[in-house]
Amino acid sequence: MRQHIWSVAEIDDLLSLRKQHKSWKQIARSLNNKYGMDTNANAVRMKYRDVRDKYPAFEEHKEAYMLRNRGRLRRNNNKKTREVNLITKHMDQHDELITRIKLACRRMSRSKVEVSRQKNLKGEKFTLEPLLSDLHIGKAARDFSREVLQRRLQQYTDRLLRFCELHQIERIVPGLMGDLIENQTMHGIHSVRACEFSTSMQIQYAIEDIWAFFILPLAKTGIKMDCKCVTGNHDRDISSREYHYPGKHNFTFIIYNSLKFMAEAVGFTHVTFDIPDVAYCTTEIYGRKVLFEHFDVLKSCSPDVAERLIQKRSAQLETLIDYIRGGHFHTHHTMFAGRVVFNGGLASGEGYADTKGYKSVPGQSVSIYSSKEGYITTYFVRCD
Ligand SMILES: [Mn+2]
Repeated sequence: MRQHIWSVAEIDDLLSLRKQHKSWKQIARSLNNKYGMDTNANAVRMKYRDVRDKYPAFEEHKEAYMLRNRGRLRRNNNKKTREVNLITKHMDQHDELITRIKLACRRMSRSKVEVSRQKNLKGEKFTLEPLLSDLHIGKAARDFSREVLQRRLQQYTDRLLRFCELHQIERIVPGLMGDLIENQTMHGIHSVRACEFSTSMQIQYAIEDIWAFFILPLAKTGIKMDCKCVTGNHDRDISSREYHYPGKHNFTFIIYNSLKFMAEAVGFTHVTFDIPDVAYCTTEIYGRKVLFEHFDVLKSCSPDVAERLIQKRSAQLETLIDYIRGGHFHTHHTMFAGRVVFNGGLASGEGYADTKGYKSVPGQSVSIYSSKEGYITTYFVRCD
């Protein structure tokens, strides 16, 4: 049977008859008589259901429809207002940022730091490339706190200092690769819940702890140190990922530049900082090109994805990249005999990683290169 296409008049009649509390049967009969339709009780009932909310002629329903929408809108607005209030409260603390940085700088010693005299190295020499990323300072978790992070940083650096004692290390290239802070505002209310303290405090503690437990003890060895400083996805100050010069616009810019300023202030002429505007930077180790970036551009930590990044960056920079180092996945991996190193993380595996089913063992990755043989190996330093 051909489906009847209802006219506006027929729908008007259907709605007004129903408003007069006529039965479906009566409505069908009335429409059949008036318009010569061939409809029945069931068909008019179905049509009524279909049109009652959308059809403007039926004022009562129109009003109900609008009221319902208004209610939904109000609920959404209330939720948004609560969220904005919470975020604003914590954003206020950002004003303290400058004060806190000044505080961090003032706390360090004004006098020159004593630096060991560099050993007289002979024969085969080595370069140490310790990675430092995914600290997530401020992350709220049962098994993580600032104290835990300081302990882990200390363990890592102690191990690095042992390497320096045992081997003829002539250069240290720390790859600082972002996600230094957890960030209390990047994902709205979710981030507020996931943090123990505000972003401005996280930045202050990042400066203090990376300085005291990593940069300072390593620099005191007197070994030449070239810090490669790139940013991560948690270090941003906006809700979505920063694509426009993230190195310059993210909070890491403040952290890295403060560390650089502190190193200069205590007279470390053998320590340099490379803080690029972009998301990556490179260095050369015994004639080989090494690239550092956070790796949040990667969809996974699989070999083909990593290899594609090497090729893309090589084409982009018009140079052959030999090795890439990054973090983000909080899991230590090396691929293709050291060509790719995924750094571990120092934060807790609770929260995001736990929900997604990732296994995360706290620790960091360090590679060693020889002046004779180039890249030798990468160690995972487990930190409890
Ligand atoms: Mn990350």
